[in-house]
Amino acid sequence: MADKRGLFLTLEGAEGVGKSTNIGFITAHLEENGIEYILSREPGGTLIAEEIRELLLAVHDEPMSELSELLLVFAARAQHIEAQIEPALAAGKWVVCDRFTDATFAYQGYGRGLSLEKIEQLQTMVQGTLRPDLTIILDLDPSVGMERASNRGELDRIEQEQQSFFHRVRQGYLDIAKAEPERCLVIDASKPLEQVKLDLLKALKQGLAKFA
Ligand code: Z5A
Repeated sequence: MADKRGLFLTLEGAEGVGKSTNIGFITAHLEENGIEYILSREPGGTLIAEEIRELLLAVHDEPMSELSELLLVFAARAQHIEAQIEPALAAGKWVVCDRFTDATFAYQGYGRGLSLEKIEQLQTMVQGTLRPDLTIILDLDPSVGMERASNRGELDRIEQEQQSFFHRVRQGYLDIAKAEPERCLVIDASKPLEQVKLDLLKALKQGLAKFA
């Protein structure tokens, strides 16, 4: 085990906000500063968790129950934490993750309307005390996000939801950020990419200063 545990950074936001694009700016910053890290994503991050991801995103003839969806998200997370996240943090590496449990509160909680208390119970069962140290939330009007995302081709099962679903997801993220301002930094993702990058790096440096 390392002398100092690594930090756990997560990037969040609704569809097409630019997470995949912007996560590279975060890892480039860590590399410039000689910080050892692993990059991962949810759902996914390990062989088994990636298989669960496929099951979650594929369009099936049979509708997936909301409870199945919630439990599958946490099943993938349990695997991801045990096989990837905890060992990396314990070895002193930082973990940069594209989505984590805030996505469950936003999508399954606010989006689907599942009980936030039940999600909290699962969070405690699966994660114990593990929480991200810093979370960057990219915020964007869902209609712009869906337009950006749809340029990439076929929509997956969750992307096929109605606009109203993504408005609730966005509100979920904004509520989480309001409730936990120390951990969550919100970036306006509607600006041109160069500006989003500058804002993100500024927020990242400010957010990390308290861990120095
Ligand atoms: N999910 C869930 O329901 N519950 C959970 O607990 C978890 C997840 C963990 C997969 O996530 C799904 O899982 C997701 C939530 C659900 N819902 N769906 N579907 P994902 O993160 O893999 O998939 P995603 O949300 O669909 O991400 P994405 O579509 O890949 O979007 P993105 O990474 O945020 O966007 P991007 O690919 O970086 O950018 C999209 C396009 O916009 C691209 O062409 C960029 O060049 C462009 N872009 C980016 N930034 C800009 C700016 N600033 N200006 C103009 N254009 C831009």
